[in-house]
Amino acid sequence: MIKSEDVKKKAKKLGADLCGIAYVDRFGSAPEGFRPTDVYPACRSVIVVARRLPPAIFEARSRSPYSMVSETERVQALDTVAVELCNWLYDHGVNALPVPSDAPYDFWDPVRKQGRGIISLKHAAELAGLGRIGKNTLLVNKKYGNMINLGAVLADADLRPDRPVKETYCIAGCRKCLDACPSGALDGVTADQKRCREYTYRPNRRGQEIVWCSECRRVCPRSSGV
Ligand code: B12
Ligand code: SF4
Ligand code: SF4
Repeated sequence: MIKSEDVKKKAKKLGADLCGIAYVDRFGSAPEGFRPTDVYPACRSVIVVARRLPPAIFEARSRSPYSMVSETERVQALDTVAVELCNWLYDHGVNALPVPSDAPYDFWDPVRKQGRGIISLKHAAELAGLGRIGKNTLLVNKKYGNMINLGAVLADADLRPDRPVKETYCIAGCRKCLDACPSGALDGVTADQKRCREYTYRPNRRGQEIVWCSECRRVCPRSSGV
């Protein structure tokens, strides 16, 4: 039987900075259709991986470094870690499948421009003990703050789970992220995706996709750690 410690060691060898494990029964309060077992009925454990981003990208006068890092870290690096981890698990007798760290996903409401991942990675990370979700709706890790991106693997093995973090990482009375959001997309619980998307994701003059805003991430006093 494979051990959680070995899975974590392998995830880190593959390039993850963090790895946490949640038992699938913890997802009972997730919306129907978005539980790990809705995606993969044999799922017993959710392995969540994270990669950190260099905080200095917020000091750049150009949006290109952040846009590049968002693309390579989320879409490329984390998906590769997830796929490689699935293959390694398979070689050790465990069936596992990767959760896309961004696209594609199935749910889309064109009027509200609202998408949903096949599972919500920030909720999965919280349940796997990697941190707490802040009022900006981002996962905050104690060591790296919100400057991490997430990926996950759904596995059919019972792995020893990590303990979720109990304390909140948001500062009492703080609403910096809510006040800083230029599109008024945040209410402290969820994000109005239409507002955020229309403001944030537009091409530059050369037609290259740029992430124009990440104020809710940048202004947070927990941005690079608690
Ligand atoms: C769609 C999407 C967006 C949307 C919506 C974001 C959001 N708040 O959900 C938009 C376009 C706005 C967006 C923007 C950004 N995103 Co985005 N996004 C996603 C994506 C692909 C899906 C998220 C999703 O499903 N949201 C819909 C639902 C879950 O959100 P909700 O309505 O708040 O959920 C409610 C219920 O549905 C319920 N619920 C849903 N699932 C579950 C599960 C459980 C167990 C429970 C209890 C409840 C529950 O609880 C919520 C409260 O009622 C994820 C990748 C992924 N698969 O998770 C990345 C992701 C969340 N994004 C990420 C990032 C980095 C960003 C940006 C910072 C990018 C930037 N501009 O710089 C901004 C931040 C904006 C913000 N403050 O949210 C990272 C977050 C990393 C982190 N540290 O938390 C993710 C995880 C991508 C990744 N692989 O790392 N994103
Ligand atoms: S990325 Fe920008 S527009 Fe979107 S929620 Fe954060 S601050 Fe608001
Ligand atoms: S800016 Fe303040 S309220 Fe927003 S997530 Fe960070 S600590 Fe929480």
